[in-house]
Order: sequence, then structure tokens, then C-alpha cells
Amino acid sequence: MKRSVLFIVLFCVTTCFQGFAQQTTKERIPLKHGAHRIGKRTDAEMQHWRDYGLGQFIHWGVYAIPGGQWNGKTSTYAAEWFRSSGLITKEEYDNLYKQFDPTSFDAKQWARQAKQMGVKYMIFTTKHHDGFCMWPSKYTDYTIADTPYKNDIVKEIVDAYSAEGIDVYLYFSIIDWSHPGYTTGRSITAKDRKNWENYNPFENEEQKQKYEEFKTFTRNQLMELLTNYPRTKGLWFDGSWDGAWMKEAVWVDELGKELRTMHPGLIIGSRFRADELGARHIDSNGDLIDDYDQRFERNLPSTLAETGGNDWDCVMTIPENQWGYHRDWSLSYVKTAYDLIEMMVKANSLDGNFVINFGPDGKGNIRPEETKIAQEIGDWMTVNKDAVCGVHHSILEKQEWGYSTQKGDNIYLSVFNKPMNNQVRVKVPKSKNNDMIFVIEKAEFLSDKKNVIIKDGGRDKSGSYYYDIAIPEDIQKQNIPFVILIKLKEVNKGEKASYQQALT
Ligand code: H79
Repeated sequence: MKRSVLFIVLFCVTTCFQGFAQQTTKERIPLKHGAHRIGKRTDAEMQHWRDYGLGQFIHWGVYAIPGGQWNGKTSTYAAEWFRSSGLITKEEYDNLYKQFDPTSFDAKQWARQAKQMGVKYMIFTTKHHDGFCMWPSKYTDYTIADTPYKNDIVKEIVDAYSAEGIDVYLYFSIIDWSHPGYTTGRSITAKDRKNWENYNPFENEEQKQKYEEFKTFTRNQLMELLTNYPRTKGLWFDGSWDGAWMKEAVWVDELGKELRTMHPGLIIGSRFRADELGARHIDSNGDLIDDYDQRFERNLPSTLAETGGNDWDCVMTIPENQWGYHRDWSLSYVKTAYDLIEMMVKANSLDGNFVINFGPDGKGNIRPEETKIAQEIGDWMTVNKDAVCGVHHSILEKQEWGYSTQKGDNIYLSVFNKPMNNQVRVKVPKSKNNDMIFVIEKAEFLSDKKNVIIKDGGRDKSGSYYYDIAIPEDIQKQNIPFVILIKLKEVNKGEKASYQQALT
């Protein structure tokens, strides 16, 4: 009897597994140019990237000269898209570089400000969609070398930021409106995707030939950047949604491998290439392409599940969708330092890096509003950076008062919604062992290490336990987001009462 039960169980288990295996093998498409790795990168460079927490983006180019305005008219378009705004002719725009002379530019000062703000890495626009190169590329005349300023801005940036210990990543747009071989950037329709094998991005044979020149040009420029600036940690690609580029999955994949071979440790996000079936970011089997997910642009995930467990970054503008310098910031809501800090900690609590964009003006000045924000974030980071850098999501569930992050045994509670009763009620996780229970062993405010009172906050119907942490008066008065560092300890249920009594 027993034997037959065992047999039935074994039979069920094996058929289930077989069914599962069949299902997965049936579903997986043998891709050659999709993800080349399942799961996260585990090397030291990527671990370093994961620990940044906060980064700075800088959008700077000739679009900073008009700053969203021309002949007395203001564009509501993103300022770095000014060439397409309709307010300026293409000829006028393409000659702006002759006036580009940022006499106030001081890379060291920018880097000092970024350091004070607490950023660990920065991303710089070497070339935006207009094709203007902020480095003296030998493959085009449309570069900084042909401006009155002449100096290599990318070099100044890489040197100054690296000297401050801030890692540099190079933004590079695949879209290049200045190159005759670049195609129009026609967007892909659902119909195109369905019949991807036969999709033809070109209108004629000549266009197709010219695109070959564009590919060589793009490859040359990327090689040039990595050769000229060997301290670069990674490449942040943009404008890769063009059909012609997507259709080049094999070639682009080879290029990526070439770049990685010439620059070991290089970090590339998911916006560089499509797979051979035209899937971007997430390949046709559902796996992340390249090293981190770039889809959270100006848009944070709400849950860890939404991130798919991948590495990711969120790049964020201070006003609404303005990356380059726009003279008029009254067009949209302008985020405050605390708005940005809250988004940053939310990103960190979901295992992402948060990157705040700056758009310096045509003379090389960082605008006063941005400088103020940088200072305010820096002041906050000076006290609370432990909750941001080198952390990951915590074992606590999301709670109303804010977000929590963790490093080793340290759990950081970043409080953005201060309770009216000035008590932060913390729900601790349930122990896996029924006889055990988590207690808060220690709690301290990062800004004021005294006055910590922890009280038993009771228990809810589901059997979860709570603790109340009193907010000291000086912190109540400051009225800014604050961080409480706690340590949990697992104790026997019986021990809990006496343990808690000792604390209060
Ligand atoms: O560099 C920043 C943007 O310029 C770039 N990516 C970030 C990091 C970007 N390029 N394209 N897009 C973002 C999405 C396209 C938006 C567009 Fe529009 C909608 C282009 C034209 C209509 C936004 C609104 C830009 C101009 C008007």
C-alpha cells in the first residue's frame, strides 16, 4: 500500500516537472542576439554601480544657447529638442555652434558642486540627437573644436569629476540629425513588428548604402570615446528606437561585444540594442538585454516585482521633461529638493539608482535654481547618505511613513510622511520560526543620535508586531525628511516582554 502511494506521488512529481520543462523549452526562442546572461552581473564593477544610489545627469550642448526661446517666442518642447520646435530654421540651428563659447564653464566647480551634493556618478551628453559633439571627434567637423571655445569639454568633465572621485558615464545618442546617412527615425508600427523579418527601414537603395556609412561613423565615434577617455565606466545610450538601428541587431550586438572587449568592465544599459526579433530592453524570451534596465526614465516603479529583479536606473528632470537648459522654468511644476530626495530613496528601496538632471546655460553656468537644489540635497546627504549609498531593498514591507533600505544588519527608515502624533509606527517582519519574534534592538536618528524611545506598538489581527519610535522634539521642529537607523533582533516570544521593558 505504502509503496503504491509513493509510486503515485513520484509519478505526479515527475510528470509535473516534465510538463514544466517541456513548457519552458517550448516557449524559449533560441535567440542569438538577445540577453547574453540571465540575472544580474556579479562582477566588482557592476557591484560598484549598484552601490552608487545617487547620480547626476548633465545635458549640455548648443541647444543651451537658445534655451528654448528664439525671436521672442518660447517653446514648450524639451529644450534639447529645440531644432525640431518649429521656432528656429534648421540652418539657423546648425550654425549655432559658431557662437558656442561657454566662457563661464568651470568643470572643477561643477564637479565640486556634484561632490557636495553627494553624487557618486555622473552621465554627460557627449552627443545629443542634433549630432553636435562635445569632444573633438575626428570623424565630423560638427564638434567643439570648431567653436570659439575649442577645448575638449568631455575631457574637462572626465578629468574634473574623476578627480573628485565621481565615476563618469558617457551619454551617446544613436539618433544623429547631422549625419547624412542617419535615417528619418520612423517609428515602428505593430504591423512592422509582426513581420519583422521583412521589415525594410529604407525608402530606397541609396539610403541603405548611406546607412552603412552611418554605422561605420557611429562605431568609429564610440571607439574614439573609449580610447580618448579610458576612465569612462560606461555608456548611456539614447535614441536607439530608430527602425534601421533596431534592424541591425546582429551588427549592433557585435559592436557591443567589441566595445566590451576593448574596455573590460564597461557598463551598458538596455537601450543600446534590440534582439533579432525587434524586441527592445527585454528580449523575446523576457530577459533583460545588457546590464541594467533603462526604461524607468522620469518614471519610478512602485514595487520590486515591477523591476523584474533587474538592476535599473531612473533618470529624472527637475522641471517636467526639460533636460537641456530652458530659460523659462515657469512652464511646468519644478520639483523641490525634498521631492527629489523622496524619489531617490524610493528608487534605492527598490534596488535602483536615481539620477538627477542638470541643464547648464550657454555660457556654462549651472542655473541658480539647480545650485540651490544641489545644496539642499547635499545638506541632507551629509547627514543621511548611509540610507542611500551601498544599500538595497530592506526586509521590511513598504509602510505609510516612507521607504526603507538596508545594508547588512542596518535598516534605514527614511520618513517622508511624519505622523501627526510624532510616533513612527514600525511593522517588523514575521519570523520564519513560530516561537521567535523580531524586536527592535536599537534605533537612532541619523541627525540626532540621542533621545530614542521605543515602545511596544502592539499586534494586529494577522499576528504582525509593531513598535513606536518617538520623534525627538528638535527633529519635529526641523520639519524635513529624516532617517532612523534600526537593528532588529530575533528573540523568543517569551523573552519579548522583558526585553521591551528594558528598552523603554
Ligand atoms: O535626452 C533626453 C531626451 O531628449 C531624450 N532622452 C532623454 C534622456 C529623448 N529623446 N526622445 N525622447 C526622449 C522621447 C521623445 C519625445 C518626443 Fe518630443 C515627443 C519628441 C517629440 C515629441 C518631447 C516633446 C520632446 C520634444 C517634444
